Formats: sequence, C-alpha cells, structure tokens
Amino acid sequence: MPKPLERLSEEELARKRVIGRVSTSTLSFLTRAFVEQGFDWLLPVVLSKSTDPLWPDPGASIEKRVETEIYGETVRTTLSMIVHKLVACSTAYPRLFSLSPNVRIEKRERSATGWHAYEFTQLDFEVRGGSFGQVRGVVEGVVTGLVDVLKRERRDELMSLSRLDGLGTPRAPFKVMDREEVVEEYGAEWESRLTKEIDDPVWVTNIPREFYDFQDPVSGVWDNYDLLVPRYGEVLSGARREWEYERIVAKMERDGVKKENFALLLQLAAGRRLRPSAGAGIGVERLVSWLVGARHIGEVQPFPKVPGTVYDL
Ligand code: ASN
Repeated sequence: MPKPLERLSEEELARKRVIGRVSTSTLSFLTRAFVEQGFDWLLPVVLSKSTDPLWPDPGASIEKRVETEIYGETVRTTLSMIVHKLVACSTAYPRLFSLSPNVRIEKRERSATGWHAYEFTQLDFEVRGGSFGQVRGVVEGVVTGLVDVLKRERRDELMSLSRLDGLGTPRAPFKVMDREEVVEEYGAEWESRLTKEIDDPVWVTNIPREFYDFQDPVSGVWDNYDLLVPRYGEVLSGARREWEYERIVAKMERDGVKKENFALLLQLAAGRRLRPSAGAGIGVERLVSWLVGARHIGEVQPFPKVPGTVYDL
C-alpha cells in the first residue's frame, strides 16, 4: 500500500520525485493543449447543492456521500463537475475544461484494486454542440501527443521507472467497441478482461448509466464512451448529453434520482436554456499511473487517499 510522504524511505522518496516530474509534465502538456484548442479554463468548486448523482453507474461503489449544512442549506462535495459543466457550457463557456477535485468515498475493499482513490482530480471538459467524433479527436490527439512528449522530454525519468520500453506511443485512431459486443465476448467482468488483452487504448461505447448521458429514445443505445488503457483500465468517461427537460425528468424518475437535488439544472432545461453538448473527464492520477507504470494509484498522489485509510494530510 502506498505510504504518506513522512513514511517514505530515501529510495521511495526518490521514486516519488521522479513520478512527480512526469506528473508535472503531464499537467503542463494537457492544460496547454486544451487552452491552445480554444477551451476556457474554469477553476473548480467544492461545495454545491447539486453534484453528480453517480447513480445508476455500473462502476460506482460509494460508501458515503459527504453532505453538510452551510447557511441553513444542504451542500455536497463535488463528485464530478458534470452539473457545473452542463450549466457553464450552455451559458457563458461553449468550450471549457477544469481540473477539479472529486470526492468519492469508495468502499474500503476498493483499496485492493490499486485504481481507486477517495479523492482524485478530474480533467473535465465539455464542448457545446459536440459529438463523440469531436471528443474522440481531442482525446486521441492529447493522449498520443502526451506520450510522445514524455518519451522525449522525460526519458530519464521513464527509464528510472523501467517504463520507457513498456509505454508504447499509442496509434490513433483507437479502436471503438460496443459494450454489448464486449459483454458477449468477455462476460460481465469485461472491463478487467479487456484491459488485460489490449495493447493500445480502446473506446467502449453504449454503457447504461446516469441520466445526463444521451440515450436514443427509440433504439435505447447510449451515446457515451469510456477509454480503457492497457493493463490499467478506465481513465476517461464521457458522453453526448441529454438537454431536453422531458427526457431528463423521465430518466430521473426511472432511475429513482431525486429531482430536488437538481433543481437548477431542471429549471434551465424547462426554460430551454440547456444546450446540446458532449464532453468527458480524464482521471488525472489514473492517467499518470498508466504513464509511469505505478503499482497503486496512491503512489502518484503526493497525499494518497487510499479507500479505507484516513491520513493526517
Ligand atoms: N466526467 C464525466 C463526464 O464528463 C462524468 C463523471 O465523472 N461521472 O461524463
């Protein structure tokens, strides 16, 4: 299990520093890439009345939702910036991204996956009028560009992590697979099995989950996507979005999601002020874990947040 800074040996501190260099280059590359492509950089928020329900979601395992009262109102810590993205993208910021802290108190047994942390940072972005094709272009461009730059500019670091040869520069376009086809081939545990088999990142589309991902009302097919990276798993999820009031309400009722927790979103949708968009969020620590070949996601966090353990910092 990853240890906090004060308990690392000299050797472990040296490894931590090297991972930190790769992490810094990753953040620098990604933020520049989004800014250069005309995205506005929004600072994140932590407390809001509305946040991601993370329900229903086949991958979610939330043990506790952090809610508190301020000024006589109930607020929640950010589970993801999705609600904020939809509102911001529909109003002032047609192309936006944010690096936001997500607090997800995962069940403690998830410490064993090496892939879950109860606080992490998501690089979330959204494009008004966007599509999977557009999101795919942006993501494949930044992922291939990033690996390429790191292999040149962080060569020594990757070498000292024994990752230089193992980390191949992915070839775009990445393969796209439909979840139904994947389940047929790999069964219910498709995510872990597919992850072990692939040599390049793979998109999986059409995954039943939260109300905000677009679902074709006739065919029932979801216009959403996850990106899996070899050996590690899902580093990104996203979708084209629902924007019509009637559809959103119907899905909330179907899923048992409390409408009162999404009052503003519903009010904007009812006033036809929500606009079609598409976007995604990259789990930054997951991305870095894959890049450096980490043994556990907590290794790439300066202040690890491993499920089940409460740290001083
Ligand atoms: N960031 C994701 C998205 O854009 C949502 C999430 O993290 N649950 O769809």
